[in-house]
Amino acid sequence: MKGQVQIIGVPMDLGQLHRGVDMGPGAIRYAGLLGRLARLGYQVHDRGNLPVPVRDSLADQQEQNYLPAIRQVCEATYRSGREALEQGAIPVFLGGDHSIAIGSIGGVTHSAPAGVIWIDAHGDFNTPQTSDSGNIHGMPLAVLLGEGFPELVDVGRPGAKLVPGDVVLIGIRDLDPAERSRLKQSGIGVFTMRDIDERGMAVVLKEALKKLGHRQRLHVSLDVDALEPHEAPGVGTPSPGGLTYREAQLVMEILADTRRVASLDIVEINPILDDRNQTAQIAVALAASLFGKRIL
Ligand code: Z70
Ligand code: MN
Ligand code: MN
Ligand code: MN
Repeated sequence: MKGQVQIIGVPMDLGQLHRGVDMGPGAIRYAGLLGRLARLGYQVHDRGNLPVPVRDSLADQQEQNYLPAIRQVCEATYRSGREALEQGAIPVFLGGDHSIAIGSIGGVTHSAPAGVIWIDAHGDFNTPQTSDSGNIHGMPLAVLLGEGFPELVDVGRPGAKLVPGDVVLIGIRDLDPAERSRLKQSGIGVFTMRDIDERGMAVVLKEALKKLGHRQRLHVSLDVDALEPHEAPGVGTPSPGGLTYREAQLVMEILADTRRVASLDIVEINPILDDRNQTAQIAVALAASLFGKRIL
């Protein structure tokens, strides 16, 4: 037995405008995540989905971009992540949009810090001042570093949950202008698609891991829009020029070899926009590699 995994569904769609991301947890389960992890030797517990209010019932929060509801769901996500770690399990959070990472990463750093590998086309580093869209899923990394809505910064425990040196971004290719300057000045390790194209994923990932060498535990936050949208079309914000399936698999295999991965988010899968659930199937194949599936 390789240890315990807890599946935590967070069907959040309030951090952005596309309908359908709330079906991500179901799509990932349907693609066979539990069986794949069980066959790798894990004891897998599905804790079901956390309650998320239906958007249409929150008309009064629309102007605030659903901030109160997002805060509540992130509080619950935080508690689930904290409990999973206290029970000695590896939590796997199934989004939902990326705003859930405010809760998941907060929760898994409750008792001790962790390094974060944030795989995304986007920086998710907007503040309410720099955001053009107002969508909270474009802000979670800033929130985790202590910037933006105080109601979100203080989820679970007061203040920042990460310091810039705890985070590396991989696959970045789409930043808003003010978000871009913030990110450049932040001290976060940013590995763009250009870095990956020029130097290759293996080299880039090893450098990223070196930056997180001071942290024993690693959290992987996988926004599936990091992948090339021709291969993974089931996302709300497709951005051309993404990671190939092979590059993404290599990331997972190298991360598995570290034996330090202690928690995972899989976010932004939108089954309504997908083609026969292929994006969820890719995510499950990537999770299997991250959890130790080897070719040979
Ligand atoms: C843009 C914003 C975004 C997805 C993050 C995009 C944000 N920077 N979109 N992940 N899918 O609205 O802030
Ligand atoms: Mn994201
Ligand atoms: Mn994204
Ligand atoms: Mn967006």
